[in-house]
Amino acid sequence: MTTNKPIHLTTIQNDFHRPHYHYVPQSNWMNDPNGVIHWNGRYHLFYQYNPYGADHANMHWGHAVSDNLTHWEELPIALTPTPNTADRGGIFSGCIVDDNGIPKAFYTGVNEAYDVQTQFLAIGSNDLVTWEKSADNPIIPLLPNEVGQTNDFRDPFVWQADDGWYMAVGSRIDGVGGAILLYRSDDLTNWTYLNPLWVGESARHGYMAECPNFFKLGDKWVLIISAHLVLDTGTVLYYVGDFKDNRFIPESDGVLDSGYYYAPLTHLDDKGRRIMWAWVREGRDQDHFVNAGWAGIQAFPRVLSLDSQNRLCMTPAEEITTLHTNHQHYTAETATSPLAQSSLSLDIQATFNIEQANRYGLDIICSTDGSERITIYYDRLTETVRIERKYDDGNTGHDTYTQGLIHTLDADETLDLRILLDGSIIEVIANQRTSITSRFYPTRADETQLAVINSTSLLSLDVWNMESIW
Ligand code: DQQ
Repeated sequence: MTTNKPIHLTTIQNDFHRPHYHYVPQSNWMNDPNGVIHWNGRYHLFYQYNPYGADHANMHWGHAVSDNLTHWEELPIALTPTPNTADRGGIFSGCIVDDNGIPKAFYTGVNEAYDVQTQFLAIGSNDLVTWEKSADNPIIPLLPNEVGQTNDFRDPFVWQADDGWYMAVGSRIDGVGGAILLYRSDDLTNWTYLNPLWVGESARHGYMAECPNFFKLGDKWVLIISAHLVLDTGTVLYYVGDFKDNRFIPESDGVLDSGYYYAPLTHLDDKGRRIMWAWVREGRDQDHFVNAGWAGIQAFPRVLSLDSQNRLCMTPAEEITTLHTNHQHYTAETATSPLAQSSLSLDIQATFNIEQANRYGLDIICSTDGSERITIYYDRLTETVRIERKYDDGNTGHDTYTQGLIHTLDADETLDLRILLDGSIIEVIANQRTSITSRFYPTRADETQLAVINSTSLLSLDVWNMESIW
């Protein structure tokens, strides 16, 4: 077990790069959301968590609870590795289902080297605080033969159908690419392998497929995968199609997010909403975040839907509006010069008419001389949403590459940009369907200004300061 130098909690909590309305634990490393569930009227969020430092090691399941999707209480760690068993090296990602009133968690247990990965079951108390591992673990100890030799076999996603329970597990097929393996069970303990649900090509989809989600949305089935090591770190893809005879038949696909948004996990809440969570990675060198004493943010929960062209649409859960304060509204006439903000925690909605100019968007300027800024814009000629990040010269060890994702507007469609800025996270969603998430660590928090790019084409700009959830 590795333990990092302890950092005082007050230092961590005064760090203005920490978010005010996105979930983070009090300290240490967090990555994937796990086992999110709406249980007895409360939202429970579990997540990959290292209790001993701000690096990816010693994986446990952390736990937080909320009555309203906005304010969170951190609870005791839910799942801990057990020495001398197949989960001794870490409790990797997974999900929770409601088995007739009994909460059941599925996760991947790993050894110290992470090269033996097997599927585990744990049964929860009614408040989801304590968990007992099944005596039958590992419930899936071996990969099916047809998959060949791979040590990558993780992130079970379980759902109930009329004829039993199904599980999708992330994996890969040697020499081919990522694969999602499909299993079936009557009792959630004994599982039978059926066939691959989806197989990728390594050149396009990366080395392996992590964290599958498979669910019905309207009349269609949606598969979400985290394509490991696409664009160096990973990108999230989605497919929309049909599910027949245990086979997924994709009809269309897209990039769900091409930024720092990874390992999303979805669940249905009691209002019937398909809610999506995700880990937002760091955009700075490891020594920066280890010294800061915390790493990783949960994206603000998004509600999923399909539009008439079966594109996956996502909007921040409407509960976000309960945190709105100090509303500012601008138009082309009033947004001609930089707009001073007193905060790095903003919800921004901007709408533009697309005309002859090439660029439309916003500069978030973080220093009065303009030397530190994030520029978020739509490039009309290349039909791309881009994010550029510029730091003061002394601010090194932070990512500065330009991010971009193709965004095709329909005929006569306006450009709608939704931007959630919070400390060092920026979530950008264009027209509810093109998402790029970013990280930016300015030197100051008190000089923020917004400058509209091509303000003559602006139809409206609404900015809200956000109340802190802490
Ligand atoms: N993170 C977990 C794995 C998963 C990966 C380990 C995705 O279960 O495949 O922390 O970020």
